[in-house]
Amino acid sequence: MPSEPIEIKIKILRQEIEELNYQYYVLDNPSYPDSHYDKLLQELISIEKKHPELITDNSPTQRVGGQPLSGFSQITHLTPMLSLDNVFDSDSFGKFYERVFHKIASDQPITFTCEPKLDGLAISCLYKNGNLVHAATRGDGKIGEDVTHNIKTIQSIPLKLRGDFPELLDVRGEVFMPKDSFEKLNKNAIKDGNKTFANPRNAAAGSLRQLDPKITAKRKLAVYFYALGNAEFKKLQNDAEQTSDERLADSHHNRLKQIQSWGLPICDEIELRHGDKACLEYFKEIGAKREQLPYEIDGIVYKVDSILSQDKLGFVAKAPRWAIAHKFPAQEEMTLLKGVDFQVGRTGAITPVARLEPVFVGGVMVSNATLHNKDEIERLDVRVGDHVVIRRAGDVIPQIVSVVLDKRDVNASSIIFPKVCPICQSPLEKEIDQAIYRCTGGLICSAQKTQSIIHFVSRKAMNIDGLGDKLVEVLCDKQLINSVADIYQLSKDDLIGLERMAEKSANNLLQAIEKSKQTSLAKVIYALGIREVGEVTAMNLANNLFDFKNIINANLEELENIEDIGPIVAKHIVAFFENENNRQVIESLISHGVSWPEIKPKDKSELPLLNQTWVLTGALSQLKRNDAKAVLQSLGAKVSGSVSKNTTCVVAGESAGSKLKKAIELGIEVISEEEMLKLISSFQIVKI
Ligand code: JCF
Repeated sequence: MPSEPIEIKIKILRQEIEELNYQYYVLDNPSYPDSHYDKLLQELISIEKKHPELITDNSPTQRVGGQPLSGFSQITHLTPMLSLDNVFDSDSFGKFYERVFHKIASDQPITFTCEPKLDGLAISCLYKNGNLVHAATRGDGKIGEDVTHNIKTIQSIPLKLRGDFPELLDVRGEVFMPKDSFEKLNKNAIKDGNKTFANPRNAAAGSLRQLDPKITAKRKLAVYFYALGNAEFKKLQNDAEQTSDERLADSHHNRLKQIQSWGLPICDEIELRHGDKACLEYFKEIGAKREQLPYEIDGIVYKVDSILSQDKLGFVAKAPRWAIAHKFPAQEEMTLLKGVDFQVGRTGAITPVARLEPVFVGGVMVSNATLHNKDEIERLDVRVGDHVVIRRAGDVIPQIVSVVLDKRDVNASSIIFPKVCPICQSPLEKEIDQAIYRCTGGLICSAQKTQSIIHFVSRKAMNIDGLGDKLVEVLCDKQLINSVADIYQLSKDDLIGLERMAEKSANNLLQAIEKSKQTSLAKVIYALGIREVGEVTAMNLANNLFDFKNIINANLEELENIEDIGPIVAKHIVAFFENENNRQVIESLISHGVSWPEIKPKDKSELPLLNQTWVLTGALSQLKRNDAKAVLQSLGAKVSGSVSKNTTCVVAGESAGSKLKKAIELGIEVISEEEMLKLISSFQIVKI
């Protein structure tokens, strides 16, 4: 088959890109993931590079952003609002660096201001004599939409500047919706049966373009500024020699500090880095703490720091030659939904699991995604055979965010939620106001039984090395174990002969089982898998009630008096221990030798970290941040979000940044996560 003429290929690509542009910029409601758009645009750019004679003025490669929306008045920017060129890997960044290095003809590594690339929308704010005059979106780069009324609802935007501000200031930044506001907004939308936003950026764009500022005000937007458009100072009488430009700093980083001194918010992750390697390290560091940041980012922006060098480098088309955006691997990709299985968890929860055509997303190959529950399937109106947008962020289980309806096949078939447990056929139940259906089979259900044993032996519970999920399944299938207590009755004969289980591995496993008997009360409580009782709740139960007798006999009121336990968790705990079977399991565990150090009641005034203020920063690898916080609090510490001279100790996880720097500057004690865990377990009352 002859390949289609290049002119046709270009035409189709441009049409597709224009359609996506329209969905993205005008409707704030894209149906495809950004990665799809990026692929099409990169393809068009590379074809146009080979065939420059085919570039037209109205090719999507030749413009920035979308058309201004009608419904808003228009504002012509004093200087055009630029966009950024992208790179998608470190080699391409390396080439960018080389170009800059040669053009500047430096013999030193180049210094860059590095900043997270916020995933929001660009705005320009104009201040005259320190007063906010108007704010505009980027629009097509030359003319934007007047969103002054809506911008004024953002609490952190100053209506008046402070300090030594210029007479005229056009300052550029990114408006975004913090992750927690976004989650709240979508939760409410689901509750009210309204449409949800695909991501925080669309939510921010949709909110900023409300014709009614009252709606914008409810949507909790935020802003960080990242560049000057124009700045003109009043002529000073006593210093007539100094021009307006001379009163601006001569480096980008210091200009940002000036912007901040005028009362405008700046992202606190921004740092100077010298040379290409250091820039790539910054990329890695921010990548590692991306999930912990309270806002969505999609890459790093590097800017040549020296303004003199920036001027030397100049611009191409609509982007500066002195800056580049280095994008993280896409977290959203499109793929095919091949089928749906229904899994039964240890508490009987039925979870629909999407089987996908494998796709590379967020840096790994993904072939399954959770569909959460029945409501979610209905909300998404997803069918087998659909093209779906998959999102994988950090270590979170991949999710289906939306269906690409443009690509729906006529044969796509509805997903039928089961009426009974797919494993044991027991009836399903659902609590009012809850979305989860549960199998009522309890320990008759082999899936629940197996899953609860898998939980029991897991690392944070009894931590039995060498007893993986597969082996637990085999032991359950062969009826070698029927409850968690049976693990402690396994003999070498039981094990030898199982697949891949020779004498040596059998011995190792028996040793690991033996070793697991010496544990802590908190771990045993956690291992039992009581609904809603995680590590921290288990620890609180142990530290407040001291032994199993008290825990088993505690009533709702006593339980609710314990920190972090509410009425629902208390009910689950009482229900668990009312069950004769569960009480027997505990007795049996103890009779097999499972034991823990006695916990002595302690006086509140003896809390080891009382009156101390701790700060957690960077990525923690063992405890979730909230759990670490709860443990420190249970030891008497206050946990704060920022470092000051009153901070007692900073726990620095991987890729800790500005807070760590500040702690070192202030001479505050800094310890690693490992050291924190050691310290915690050295305190008698808390064993983790
Ligand atoms: O955070 C951003 N999305 C961002 C966008 C940051 C920047 O420093 C930018 C930008 C777009 C254009 N700088 C330019 C020049």
